[in-house]
Amino acid sequence: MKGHTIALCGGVGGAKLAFGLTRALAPDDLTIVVNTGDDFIHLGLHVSPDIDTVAYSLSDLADRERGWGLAGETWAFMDSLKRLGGESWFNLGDRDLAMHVERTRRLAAGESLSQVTATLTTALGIAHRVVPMSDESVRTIIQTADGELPFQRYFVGEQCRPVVTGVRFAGAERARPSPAFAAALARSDLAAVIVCPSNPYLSIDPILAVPGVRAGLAGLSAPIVAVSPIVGGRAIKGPAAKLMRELGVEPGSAAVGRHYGGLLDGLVIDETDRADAAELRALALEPLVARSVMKNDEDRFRLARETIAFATELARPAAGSRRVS
Ligand code: FO1
Repeated sequence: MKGHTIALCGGVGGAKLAFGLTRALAPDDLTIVVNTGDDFIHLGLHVSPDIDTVAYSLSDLADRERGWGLAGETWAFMDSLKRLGGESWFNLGDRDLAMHVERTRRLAAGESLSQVTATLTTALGIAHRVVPMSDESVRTIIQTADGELPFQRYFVGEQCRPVVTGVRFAGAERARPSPAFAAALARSDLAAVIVCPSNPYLSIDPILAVPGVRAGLAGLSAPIVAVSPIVGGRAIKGPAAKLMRELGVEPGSAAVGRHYGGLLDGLVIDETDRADAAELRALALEPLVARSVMKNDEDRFRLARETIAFATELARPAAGSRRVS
């Protein structure tokens, strides 16, 4: 693909496609914008789970089984913390701890999250740009019948058990897109935006909640394509399908398309969901049927290549003629 591509990305599922995209696109041709709504301060440390999942995936240091954290991790710190009666509901591995300590030190010294992320991803040998959606604090808050829960309390502490009645993004109204995100959106050579197969409600909506992002995307002439994280009515990983049902939405690729509203030009759906293609066309959304479950590197490369080719194909009609903003 000629020109620049922006990938919008959450944690585990999104990071797999991001990995594929970095193998298909040169470093100068891709900006990976990562959700920071999951960030929180834990044990005095600034934890940015989705940035770290992307960084560890791109540097091939990730634990592929668990999906988050580092391969070959040890847990002596957590064991000692538990013995002392400390907070042990959220696990920080011995090796991973260095990331949080160094991020926290740099932020306290006055660096922005963008600067810290650039330094730490470069240190991990990542040549591509991995940027936070915003340098300001945006925190995903899960609303339940029993009250509100900060995201990690819901996701890790409560293992996604509470029934969700809504999601809000605290601080979003005061946030701005990070400098590299804003710059990528403004590029005259922007060729495509790819929404990775991340949870639309928990990982992509926080990015879209940053003022100016939704309007910025809606005004682009470059095609916007998403890869559905729902296959056969189930989330490949995580609580997306459960959450959709709780919010009164039947989980499926068509529902993902509807959720993004008029923002998308195309949606990549799995072969299992081939029957959804007609419904997507009725929503003025071009479907691409692909093998979208990424079990190994070859799956990641193939899906990345097919998604890029799909966006290139969609770029051909007259600029800006498709999108309803
Ligand atoms: N997920 C868990 O299910 N349990 C954990 O204890 C946990 C710790 C953790 C530490 C650092 C990190 O970067 C991620 C971590 N995650 C953990 C994953 C994280 O909660 C989620 O993957 C994302 O926030 C959702 O995308």
